[in-house]
Amino acid sequence: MLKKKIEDICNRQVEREGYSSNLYLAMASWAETSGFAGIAEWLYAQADEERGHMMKFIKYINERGGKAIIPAFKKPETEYTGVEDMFKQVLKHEEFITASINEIVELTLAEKDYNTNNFLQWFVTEQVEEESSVMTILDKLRLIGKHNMYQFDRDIMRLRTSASDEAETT
Ligand code: OFO
Repeated sequence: MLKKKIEDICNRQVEREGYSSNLYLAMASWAETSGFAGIAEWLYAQADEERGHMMKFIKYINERGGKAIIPAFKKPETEYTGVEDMFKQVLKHEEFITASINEIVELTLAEKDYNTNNFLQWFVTEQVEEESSVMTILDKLRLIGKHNMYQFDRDIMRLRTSASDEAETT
């Protein structure tokens, strides 16, 4: 049975993962309507992954005798000033999610909830991969500059890490 404190903080994460999914959907929609089909595909796939993360928390909370709460989500921005700026926002958001997961890990240790701690280890690994994959994208964007976006848009799906894809199937 989950302690109330742990249930509450896991429900907070349900909202954060769901918001991540919507944020990437909003970005994907902006990219698609701005002519960046490849970037949109990357973001749609990312949005699906984030929904999967939310589902993992929902299932875990309910499985452990808690009750997952499905929240309302705030509306993400619909306009972005450019691709590099948008990916900087993705990185900032992922860093926020990493800090959020780490906060739950700390609470599980303080509360001696080793089952939830074990459940969270998948997310700890996932966040390392996600931050690293967005940093790679930002490095590439800096290298190519603004003038070769066609090539970048065509190649971005290759930058999705196979580790991240594998992690999703587990
Ligand atoms: Fe990209 O964050 Fe979920 O966990």
